[in-house]
Amino acid sequence: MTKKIICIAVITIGSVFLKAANAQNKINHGISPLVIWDDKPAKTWMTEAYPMGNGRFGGMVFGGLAQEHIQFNEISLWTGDENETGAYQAFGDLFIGFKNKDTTQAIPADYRRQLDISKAVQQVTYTDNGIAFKREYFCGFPDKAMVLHFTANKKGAYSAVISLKDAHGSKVTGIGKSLEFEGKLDNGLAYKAGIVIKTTGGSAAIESDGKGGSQLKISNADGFIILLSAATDYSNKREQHWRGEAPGVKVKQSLDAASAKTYQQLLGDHIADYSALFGRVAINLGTTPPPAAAEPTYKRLIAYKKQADPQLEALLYQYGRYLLINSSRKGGLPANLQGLWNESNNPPWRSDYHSNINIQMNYWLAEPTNLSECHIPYLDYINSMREVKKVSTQKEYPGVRGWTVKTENGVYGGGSFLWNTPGSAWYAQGIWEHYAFTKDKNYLQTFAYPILKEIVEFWDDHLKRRPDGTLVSPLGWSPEHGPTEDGVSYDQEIVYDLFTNYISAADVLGADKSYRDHVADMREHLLKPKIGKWGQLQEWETDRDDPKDTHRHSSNLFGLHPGKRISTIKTPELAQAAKVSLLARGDVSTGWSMAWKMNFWARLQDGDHAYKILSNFITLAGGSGVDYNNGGGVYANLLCAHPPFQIDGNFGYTAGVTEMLLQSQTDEIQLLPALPKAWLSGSVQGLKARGDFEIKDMEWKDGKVISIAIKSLAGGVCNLRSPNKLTVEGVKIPGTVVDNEFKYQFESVAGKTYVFKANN
Ligand code: FUC
Repeated sequence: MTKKIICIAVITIGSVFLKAANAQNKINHGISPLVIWDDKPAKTWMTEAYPMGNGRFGGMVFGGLAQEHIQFNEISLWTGDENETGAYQAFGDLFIGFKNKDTTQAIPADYRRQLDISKAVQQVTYTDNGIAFKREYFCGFPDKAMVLHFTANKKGAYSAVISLKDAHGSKVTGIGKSLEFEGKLDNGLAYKAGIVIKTTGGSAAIESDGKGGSQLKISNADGFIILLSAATDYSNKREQHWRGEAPGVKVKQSLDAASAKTYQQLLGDHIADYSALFGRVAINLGTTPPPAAAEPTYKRLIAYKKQADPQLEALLYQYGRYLLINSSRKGGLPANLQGLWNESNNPPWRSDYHSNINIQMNYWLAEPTNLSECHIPYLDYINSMREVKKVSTQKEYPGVRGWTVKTENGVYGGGSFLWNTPGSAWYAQGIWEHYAFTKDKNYLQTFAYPILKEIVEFWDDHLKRRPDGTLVSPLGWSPEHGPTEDGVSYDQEIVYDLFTNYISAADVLGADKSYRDHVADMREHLLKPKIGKWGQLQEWETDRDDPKDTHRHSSNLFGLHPGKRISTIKTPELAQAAKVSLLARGDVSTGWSMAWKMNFWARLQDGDHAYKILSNFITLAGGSGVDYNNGGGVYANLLCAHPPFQIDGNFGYTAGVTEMLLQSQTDEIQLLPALPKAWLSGSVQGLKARGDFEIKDMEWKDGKVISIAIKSLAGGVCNLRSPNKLTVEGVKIPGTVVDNEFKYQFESVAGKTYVFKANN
C-alpha cells in the first residue's frame, strides 16, 4: 500500500463562514424525474405493484383497468406472543370494480401507472372511449389515511363497485357511504379497517356483496374519493401486555379528520410532510441520454445491461429513502423484512425482524441520508424489547445481567431459531449511531446509555476468560455457517464495537468512570482479528476458512463494515486481509448480500469494485416478473429480490452508494472515498456525517471535489479528508501532499456553514 502523507492545515473559524447555496435549487433530474413507471397494470404483487405507506399503514397498488386493487397492511398486525415469534400478517384488500369494463380489454396506448417518489404520490392515467381517466393516490402521515382520488374529463364517467376484504375472513359491514371490517387474531390482537367515500355527481349506495356482507355501488359519478384507514390495538408497552387503544377509535378518528378536509388540503399536507424529509437529499450521478431515460422502468432495467443509466442508479438510491420514509415513521414499529408490505399470512421468514444482518441493514441509510427521525422506530423497538428479552436471556444463560436476542424476532418479545448472542450488541450500534450523527446528549443520557450499559453487562458476564487473560465469546456461530465454537470473529468484532461505543458514550457523559475503565480493559483482552494462511481475515479462531466458500454472509468482515475497527488508513494489513476474504466470497450473490458487498468495497476505498456490485444489483429479476428463482437483483417495481422480495437490499444499496461518496466512521469526514470511474462528475446535497455535520452541497468533477459546503449543526472539531486540495474562501492551504490526500481540521461553530472550493 502506498504510504500517504497527509497535509494538515488548521483553519480558524470566523473568516471561513459562507452561506451555502440553496442546495435544492441545483437539483437537475434531467428528463427523467424521480418516477418509477409502467405501461401496463401490475399482474403480480411482489414484482410489479407499487408500494406506498405512512410508516405505519400502507398498501400495494396494482392499477388495473377493469378493477383497481390495493392490498393493504398495518405494521403491527402480528401473531405471536412473548415466547413465539409469530408472523406479520396481511390486513386486507380494497377492490374497485369498474362497471362495463371487460377484463380482457386491451391496454390503452396511453396507459401509465407511476410512482413519483419525490412526492410519494401514485397516478394511473389512460384514455378509454375518448374519456381521459385519472387516479391519484397517496398515504399521508399527517392524516393517517390512504387517499384515493378518481377523476375524469367527462361528467358521469364513473360507475363502480367498491369492496373490502379482510385477510382473516371477517364480514364487511356498510352504512351510509362507508364500509368496515373488524376482528381479532388468535393472540387476541384486535384490528379494524374502514373506508369512507365522497362522490361528486351521480349516486352511491350500500348493496349486498352476495357473501352476507356489504359493498358500495357508485353510479354515474363525475369522480370520487376513497379514504381508507386501518389499525390494531398493539402497543409496544410490555407493562400493558402489548395492548393499547382500540383500533375502532383510531380508525374513526383518522377517517373523520380526513373527511373534514378537501382533497387539495389532504394532498398539500401530505406533500409538505413527506418532502420535509425526502427533500433533504438530492443526488446527481450524471444524466441518462434520451430516449432511454423516458422508458418505463422495467425497460430501463433491461437496457441497463447495455448502456449507462446514471439516473436509474440515482432513482434506486432515492427509492431506498422513499421506502424508509414510507415504512418507518415515529410512533410505529420498524421496517421489517418487507418494510410494511406483505400480502400473505405466512410470509417468507415471517416478514420478521431478523437480528443477524437484516433489521440492522434496514437502518444503515437512516442517519447518513438525513432521515434520523425514521431511525426512531428501530430504536424504540429495541427499547420496547428490553424487559421481555431479559427474562428469556437470563433463562437461557443463568446468572447473566442484561439481555440478547434470537435470530428471528417478533413484536411481543418472542423469538425463534437459534440464539444470536451478539444480536443485541449489534442493535447497540444503531443506538450509538443515532447519537454519533445527532450529538443529542439528552438522548444519549436518558435513552441510549442505559441500553448500551446493560448490553455491555451481558457480555461482561457472558465472555469466557482464558488462562492467558484472553476473552472469547463462548459457543458462537458465524451466521449461518460453520461450527459452533468459542471466539468466532462475528461475535468478537461485534462485542469490540459494542465496547467501543459504550466507552465513547461513557466519555461523553463523564459517567461510570471505573466501569468504563473495566470495559476498556475487557476490550483490550478480546481475542483479536487474525490473518489466516491464504491472507484472509479469519472467520473463526481456527484457520479453516475455505477460499472456495461463497456464502452470502460475510460476518468476519464486520469490523470493516458496519464496524469501524478496520480501515485502509488505520489498519491497512487487516483491510488487505478483508479484501482477500471478500474477493474469495465473489461478486455474485443475493439481494442484501450484494448490498453489503457494495458497502464493504466502499470501505476498502475501491469505488470501481463497489460499482461492479452495484451494476450486478441492478439486474431485472424475474424478467417478465414471474420467474424469480434466478438470482438476486430488483423487480420491475424496483423492490429488491433476495429472491423473494426482501427490503434490506434496497436500504443497503442506498447505504452503499452513500458510503461511496462520503464516510465518517473514523474520526474524519472523508470526501469521495470510493468514487467509481462511472461517476467522475456529479453532486450530492444534504448527506449527514458523524459529529452532526450536514454536507449541504458537494460537487465533484473529474473525480475531484469542486466545492463543498458543510454545515456544523452542533459545533466542535471538524476533520476533513479530500482527494484534492481545497481552498477556503480564497485562501490556499499550504502543504506538501502525496497520493492526492488532503486533510483539513478546524473548530466549527454550531449553525455555521463552511464552504471549501477546489484549488486551481
Ligand atoms: C438471514 C439470511 C437469509 C435471509 C433471512 C431473512 O438469515 O441468511 O438469507 O435474508 O435472514
